[in-house]
This record gives sequence, C-alpha cells and structure tokens, in this order.
Amino acid sequence: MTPGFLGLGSNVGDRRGHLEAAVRELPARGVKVVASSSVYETEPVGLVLDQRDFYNACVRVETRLGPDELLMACKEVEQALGRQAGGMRHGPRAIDVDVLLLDSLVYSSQRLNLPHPEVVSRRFVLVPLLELDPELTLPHGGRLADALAALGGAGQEVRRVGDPLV
Ligand code: PH2
Ligand code: MG
Ligand code: MG
Repeated sequence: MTPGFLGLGSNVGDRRGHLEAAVRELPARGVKVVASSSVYETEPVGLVLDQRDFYNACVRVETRLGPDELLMACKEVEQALGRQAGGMRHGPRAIDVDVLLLDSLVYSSQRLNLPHPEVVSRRFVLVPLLELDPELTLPHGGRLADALAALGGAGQEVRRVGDPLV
C-alpha cells in the first residue's frame, strides 16, 4: 500500500457534513483513510475571494491505486456527493477532494501534478498537513514547516473549528 495525503474542502451547505461524507465514500473506491486532521474554517484563497469561508481538512490515506486512478477516485467521490462538473475555477463547491501527495512521487500528467503545485503556498493545506505530520517533507526534500513559516499570511486566515473526521 502506498501512503498519501488528500485535501478536502467545502463551502456550500453542510460543510462539515460534506467532508465527513467524502471520508465515508473513499474506501469503496480503494482509498483507505488512516488519519484525519482537525477541521479548519479558512478564508477563501485564489481567484474568487468574495465567497463563503471554506471548511478544510487533510486526510492520510493508503492505496494501491496509481496517481491518475487516485485522482479518478477523488472525482467519483465529488460526483457521488452531488458536485457538478464544470463549476467556476476556485468558485464555491459542496466538496473538493484534491490529491496532494502520493508517497515521494513526482508526477505530471494532463490532469494531475504531484506534489500538488499549491501545497506550499496555501495555509489551508499546510496547517492540516503539518498537524498530521510536523516533519513532512516534499519529494525534493523541502520541509513543509519551512514553507509555512515563509508564507506571508495576508488573506489566509485558518482557524480550528472541529475535531478530526475520523
Ligand atoms: N479551494 C479552492 C480555491 N480557494 N480557499 C480555501 N480557503 N479553501 C479551499 O479549499 C479552496 C480555496 C479551489 O479548489
Ligand atoms: Mg482544490
Ligand atoms: Mg479539486
């Protein structure tokens, strides 16, 4: 089994309920969830700032799926929870399931880049990842704790609002 990390996000409807539902849906698609971070309420980051705050969490997973298969499993979970394909980039979503890291794999395909290119620039990803593993490093050796320390925090508020999902 290969270890990895997924990022979960929701800013529509029952935000925690959507994160919990994603965790319930993953195992049937070959993705074992072995640990979860706390749940954080986070300011929107990216192209659309005028939208509801997100709930974000990260989960540690184990899987035999390859990277593109893992991405497909994540997309299937999003669809099972009612997310419509083709929504606005960075816009509101009931559920977002992103592949952040798959072991120490450096990988690039048409649909997926690993590590996820925005891991090091987003506080809403770094804080829950470091909660799961304070010593986590990127495949090339950079420490995520250093990336978090280097982040200018403007417009990236992250506050813990709930217990881990599992
Ligand atoms: N996801 C985005 C864009 N912006 N901002 C926060 N705080 N949390 C997210 O999960 C998020 C975002 C696109 O997937
Ligand atoms: Mg995302
Ligand atoms: Mg996504």
